[in-house]
Amino acid sequence: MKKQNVAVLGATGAVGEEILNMLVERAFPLGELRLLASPRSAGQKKVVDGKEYVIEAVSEDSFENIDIAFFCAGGSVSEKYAKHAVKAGAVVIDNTSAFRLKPDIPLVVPEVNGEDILKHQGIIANPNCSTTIMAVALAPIHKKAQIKRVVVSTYQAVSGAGFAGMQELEQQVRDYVADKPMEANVLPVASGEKHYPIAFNAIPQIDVFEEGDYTKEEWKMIKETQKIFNEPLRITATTVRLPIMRSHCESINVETELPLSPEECKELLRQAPGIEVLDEVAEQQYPMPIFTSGKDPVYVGRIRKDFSVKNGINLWVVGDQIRKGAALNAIQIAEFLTQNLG
Ligand code: NAP
Ligand code: 3JM
Repeated sequence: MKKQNVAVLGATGAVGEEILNMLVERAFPLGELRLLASPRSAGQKKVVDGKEYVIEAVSEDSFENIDIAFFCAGGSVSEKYAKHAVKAGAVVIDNTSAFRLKPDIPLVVPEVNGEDILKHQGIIANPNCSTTIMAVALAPIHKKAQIKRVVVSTYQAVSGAGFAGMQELEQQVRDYVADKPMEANVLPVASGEKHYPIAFNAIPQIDVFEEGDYTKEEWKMIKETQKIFNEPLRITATTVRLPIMRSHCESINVETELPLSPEECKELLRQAPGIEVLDEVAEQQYPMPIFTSGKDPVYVGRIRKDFSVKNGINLWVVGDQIRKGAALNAIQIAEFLTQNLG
């Protein structure tokens, strides 16, 4: 397979680091590798697959001779540099929300709408982490029983807010145990006016507030899922941050047009790509973040009938949002590109 010259913009971040790990782990056909970040970390060194690389500050000229550029440095950075990468001939796989809802830009979860990758004109968007994890679990159910309505509540890890989110939780736990006051500077939104401790807490705000008093994260889950499924599915969402280091959890209530028993649903999900069913209530087996972190599949458990409606199913879905929710999904898109475009 032809080797690909790759750039990772945001290479010092939680998502960027995982992309670098997974390119090696999955034996991606790497040619040249360029690590990009802000001027803050320019000059730092990083070892990837035994080879030392120097982090460069991103500029308009960073993408010469690059085939695939993974962008994971925030929306405003993508807005500024994606056009320069495309102009230089690279395909941008963008992990931010900058382009996801633009009509001409494919928004892809390979297990659901992989064929949309080929429609790209230089940029392919990777969905929000909570959206991706939900989409993988919903796709087989929709195919079999036609989804009528979805009610989702999330229980999201602090690493969704990057390394700063993880550091903040760890420091607050240390301070609490040492009987010191807990300081909050990052969550719920780093640029926001108010910050609350996440240790021993639950914060019902992820990203900024938008229309109808929903948060942007909630709108991402609704609108991005509709775009991925190419249907105006009825979805409502509540997104909540919890003191979990890594792996997002989602309680998903699905109402379907056609009947689907829990047994049929379990079998369907067992056969589906990217999913592992972990649902043995007699043995108290169900997915939990401490066991799913660092793993690739989307785990589904607690599959049971919703007795309050004619055709309803409840699911508990857990996935490592830095892997399938970001790095893995992006690399699957890159693998599809290399296999289909040579
Ligand atoms: P992070 O740990 O805070 O890392 C941010 C990265 O962006 C760092 O490499 C940082 O470089 C770089 N960066 C920041 N400002 C920059 C600038 N002006 N120019 C160039 N590079 C800049 O965040 P993360 O969790 O990896 O997330 C990165 C992005 O991925 C998010 O903003 C989001 O859009 C997307 N995403 C995140 C998740 C998740 O679960 N965390 C999931 C899906 C998508 P320095 O070291 O130089 O500051
Ligand atoms: C996950 O632009 C930014 O400040 C990044 C905010 C952010 C996003 C986003 O909107 O791209 C942080 C964490 C996401 C995401 O995947 O939607």
